[in-house]
Amino acid sequence: MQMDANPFPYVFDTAHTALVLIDMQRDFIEPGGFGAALGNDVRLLEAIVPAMQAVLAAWRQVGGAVVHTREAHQPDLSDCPPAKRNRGNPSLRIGDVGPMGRILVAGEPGNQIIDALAPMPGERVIDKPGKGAFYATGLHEWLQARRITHLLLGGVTTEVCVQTSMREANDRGYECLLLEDCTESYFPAFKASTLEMVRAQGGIVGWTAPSAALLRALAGLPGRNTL
Ligand code: C5J
Repeated sequence: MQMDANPFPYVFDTAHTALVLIDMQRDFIEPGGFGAALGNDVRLLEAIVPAMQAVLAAWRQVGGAVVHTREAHQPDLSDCPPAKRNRGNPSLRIGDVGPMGRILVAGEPGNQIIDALAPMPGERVIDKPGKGAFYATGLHEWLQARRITHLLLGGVTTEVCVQTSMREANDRGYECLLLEDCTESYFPAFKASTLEMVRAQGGIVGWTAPSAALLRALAGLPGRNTL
């Protein structure tokens, strides 16, 4: 099928495409987490949740693969290099105890995906120690095993974990599309620049499109795929 996208229409089929939702966890979206510890206004990020819910519901209906990621470290922080931990807010670092438990640590309340986008049984949840979803996660192998070649991306933050993951995917040969209203940054100018840079130069990193274009394309599809 084909959907309207920038810089030109995006062609995909739902059996070989995964929806990848990056780091929609409380640490970034709610007050008291990592995003807030870094001094950001986290309320900016909530705005994308309704569009993401609509995409997730439509994608589930056609039986497409879903991947949720969380930026998460092991409780002993063995997967968090000092180069990462020692930057940011020195009084509330990764692993320190904040209002939603230990910051960016697996299993803590703040590390959970927000209820509005909670994973369903059968969906892949990936804990990633880096900004990119492919670093030290096995995601590439998981996608390859399912013959996934195309990725629809959303999540936060646009210029950090989303863009890093999209670039990693692009280098591994995936055809990637970033859903414009399903991604957000604490810095609106960074989001705008990221959208521009991924689709520039003939789609050097991939495509971007509003979620309405995807919903229009999916609306014509009957039934469910078998993955
Ligand atoms: C950041 C992310 N911004 N998920 N993580 O540190 O984008």
